[in-house]
Amino acid sequence: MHFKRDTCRVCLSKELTKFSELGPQPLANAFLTQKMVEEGKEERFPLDLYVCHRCSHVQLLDVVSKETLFSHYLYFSTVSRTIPAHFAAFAKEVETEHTQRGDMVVELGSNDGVLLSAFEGSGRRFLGVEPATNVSEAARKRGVPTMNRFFDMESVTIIARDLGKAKVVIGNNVVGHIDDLEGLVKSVKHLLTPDGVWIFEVPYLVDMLEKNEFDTAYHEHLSYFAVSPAKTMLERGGLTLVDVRRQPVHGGTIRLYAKHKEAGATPTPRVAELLKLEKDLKLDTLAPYQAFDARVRKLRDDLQKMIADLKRDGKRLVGYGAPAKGNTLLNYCQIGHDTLEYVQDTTPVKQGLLTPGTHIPVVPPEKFAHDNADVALMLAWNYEKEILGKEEAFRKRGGKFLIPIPTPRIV
Ligand code: DWN
Ligand code: ZN
Repeated sequence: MHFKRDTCRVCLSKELTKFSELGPQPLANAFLTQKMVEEGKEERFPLDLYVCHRCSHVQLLDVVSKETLFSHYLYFSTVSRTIPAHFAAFAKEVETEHTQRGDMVVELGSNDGVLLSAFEGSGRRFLGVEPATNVSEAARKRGVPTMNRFFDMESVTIIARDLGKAKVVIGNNVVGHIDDLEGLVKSVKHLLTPDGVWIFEVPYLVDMLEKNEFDTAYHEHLSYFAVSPAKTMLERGGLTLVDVRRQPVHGGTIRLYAKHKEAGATPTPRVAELLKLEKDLKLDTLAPYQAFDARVRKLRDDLQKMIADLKRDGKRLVGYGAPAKGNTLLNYCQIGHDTLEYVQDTTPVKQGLLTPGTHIPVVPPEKFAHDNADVALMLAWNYEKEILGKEEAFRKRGGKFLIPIPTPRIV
């Protein structure tokens, strides 16, 4: 169920340096019942960040099996307003810039089908590939044809044989979840038409480092991409990185575009611009990673101190949102049930369960709405705007948000 690699998953070099230890940590989406807690079966695994000396790829080497992590999944893309709007715009771009009627779009890690559902009525054929059975059922209910399996050479061979090749392959917040990047790139290349494009989004390492987003790290996220190692990964598999565009979601994301090397496309200037930025930030040295680790330790100390002060003043604290990232933060900063009475989350399948490691009850938003908590620790800080917008009533009656990232502050 867990093994440790000893090579970089992009360039296979054995020279890697550990720069941050955030664990041992439980699995960030392994919410549990009271009974499971009593049985004491919760496992912890190292959560250590490494950087490769040769290609500068930032990654975990501790790998938890994909079947454990993704066969049944608690994250649904539709639980916010921000993400569906972002994906609707993404689908519009694919429709107008990259496809024509009759073309096929395949998405790996298609979750509950939120992105693909936008192609309904567009004349494009579309198919999701999603390993989580519960999530793919939600997608099918929404009318999105979904293959319930992992995306690999076997599944793309079936798709290519039965439906033909894809003009666009999409993969959002999923490339970083895959251990076998070589196999992934090969599979995508096999599925793409000769003029096809693979478009995928990953959280951007530059944003993660600059904004102290250490909670992006959990066992599902094996890779933390900068453009430079992503380019190396693509080239090793016979693809060319042709464009990259920064996006605001999930604390800072990049959308990458890759085509067959044989298509001979010229990369846009944006690729060179971001490569230069990464060079200027010295991402090919250890310094920025060590500085990040020092800032993250300070963040933990500052947050713990702020919380202790609030508690001393008799304030009632709760958590707002129970994202996977929140569990990294709670466990790393040792914020438990003695600090937070509960965390509220809009995801029905998380409600009634306890947070991994810290065992704080997850409750529906109605509880928070009718409770006079003083301070809500915003664990889903990547939706700050959306949350501040909808929680005016809480703030009007004197409630405060404690936003932990990039540096803890009270709003
Ligand atoms: O890559 C991944 C990303 C895209 O999604 C995954 N491996 C898993 C997941 O990460 P996450 O759980 O950190 O994602 P979010 O989107 O930050 O999760 C937000 C959580 O907060 C959800 O559980 C819903 C909840 N929420 C809420 O309770 N009230 C969110 C909003 C906006 C709200 O108003
Ligand atoms: Zn490497």
